[in-house]
Amino acid sequence: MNKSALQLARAAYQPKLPKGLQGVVNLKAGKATQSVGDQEEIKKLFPNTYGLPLVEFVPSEGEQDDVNPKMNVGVILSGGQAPGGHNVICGIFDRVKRLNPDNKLYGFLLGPSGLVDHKYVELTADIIDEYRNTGGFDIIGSGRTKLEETSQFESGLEIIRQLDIKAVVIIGGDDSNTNACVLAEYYLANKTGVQVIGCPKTIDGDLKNDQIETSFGFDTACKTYSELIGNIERDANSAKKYWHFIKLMGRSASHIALECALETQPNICLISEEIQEKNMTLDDIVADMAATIAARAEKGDNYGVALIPEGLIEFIPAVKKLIAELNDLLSSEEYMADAPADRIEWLNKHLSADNAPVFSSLPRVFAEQLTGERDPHGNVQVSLIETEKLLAEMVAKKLDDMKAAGQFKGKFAAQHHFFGYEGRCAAPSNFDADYCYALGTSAAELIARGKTGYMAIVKNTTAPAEEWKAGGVPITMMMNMERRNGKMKPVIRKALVELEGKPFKAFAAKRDEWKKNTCYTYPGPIQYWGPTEVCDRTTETLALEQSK
Ligand code: FBP
Repeated sequence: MNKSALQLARAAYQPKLPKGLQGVVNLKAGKATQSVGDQEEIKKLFPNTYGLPLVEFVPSEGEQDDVNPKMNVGVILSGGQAPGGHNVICGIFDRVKRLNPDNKLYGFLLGPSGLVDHKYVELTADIIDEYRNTGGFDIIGSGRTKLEETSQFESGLEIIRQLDIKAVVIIGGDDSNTNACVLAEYYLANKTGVQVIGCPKTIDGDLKNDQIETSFGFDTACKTYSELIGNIERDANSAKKYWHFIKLMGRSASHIALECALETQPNICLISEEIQEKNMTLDDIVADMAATIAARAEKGDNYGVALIPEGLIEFIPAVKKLIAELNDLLSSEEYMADAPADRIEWLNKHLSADNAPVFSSLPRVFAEQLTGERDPHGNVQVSLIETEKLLAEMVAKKLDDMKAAGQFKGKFAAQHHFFGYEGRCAAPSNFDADYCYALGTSAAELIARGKTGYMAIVKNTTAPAEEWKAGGVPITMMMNMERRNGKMKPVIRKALVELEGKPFKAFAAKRDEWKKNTCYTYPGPIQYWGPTEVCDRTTETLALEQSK
């Protein structure tokens, strides 16, 4: 395989481990825990994995814990790619081999379906060495199959038995970790002796709470996008003739957009959670953006940069209501029977009086996207909706009206971008490389101590890596009941941007200044070697959230 100079040099990077995982490893257990909500229901659903204590690996001079060092482990990558996944697997591999060189690590292929369909590969030292400190999930591939049926658990058990696997590590987001907990409970209830450990992954940054400081991949993805945004800001500031509308990935929460705004100081950054809170309409958003553009034009600045979170559309209350009715209409018998040649025209005639004006105000292209193919759960596929183009088009129209009324004297020309897949497989930053390696190591040590239904965690992550605190949190501790697809289900609570939180407040305190003036900052590319303040810095979000 041909390798770039960076790949070759980066392969030699030795991720830093917290002290508690370095030499003799001892586990300290805390008090019993309870779920963040709906304690009675969660306890009933998880009688065997509920109430377990938080655990932490502590540095020790004394005797090593009495552990069972013989263990084959299976690993699964679940959901969207996030930088650092390979290092989690390298961390597991190195630690299971340190515990006993005969231990084996198996990777299930293409996500949870690999376990169900018995597709796997043994991860040997040669394979692992090819993937150290690299981005991507290509070592074994990923997939979005949900592990939730008993038949899937039983099918998985067959291959687990065949390969003499002691534990499965599921590397995934909130839903995958919820499923990891369901699987752990099932295997425990059925006395299979098989353990399940989760690991917090997602670039979206929405898997975080009192126990999880950040999900892995958020750091690298945001730094990659911020580099690109900084480059565009410099271009905008050089040519002074374009407004750049940049949509940023993040299915639901606006953490990525907010972090990138803190890194690059754009003129506009929309935060979906705020738009929902203020009950804003699409027209309100467009009017606000047009006002900012007109105010800059007054000073002769006919250029700027606007960041738009991917999930925005579903947070605009009126559009959310419209989407719900569209979902119903598009799956109705009447629609099926009519099979209209022009679905937009048909929908315009059938929508309720409340939603019809919102729908007809949308440009045709966008109406087409909003009524396009649903995902397997019947949801709109937000990453396929070109919100950045919709907004630019609506803003242009608004500015035309303002020009006619003498309220806008400048020029407006827009460029559009969508940054998403560009950041999900970047070579992990030092932070993600270290964090993920520690998560993998922690997962292996939890397995060696017979733990199940836990997620590997690493805390104190704004301190130097040596001072990080690794351990495990019972997954049930992070759960509550939520309505999903019409039914109440136990799920890990998703973290949206908190409008009272420090990152949003830091942004809100500065954004008026960034609107009026050109205050761009240029983070540049991720640095892997050099001064620690450049190479090892965390995200602004994490630094602000953890600041005292
Ligand atoms: P996860 O929640 O699985 O980590 O995936 C996040 C994400 O990257 C979102 O930001 C994005 O909306 C979605 O995946 C895209 O999904 P796909 O990779 O299937 O196109």
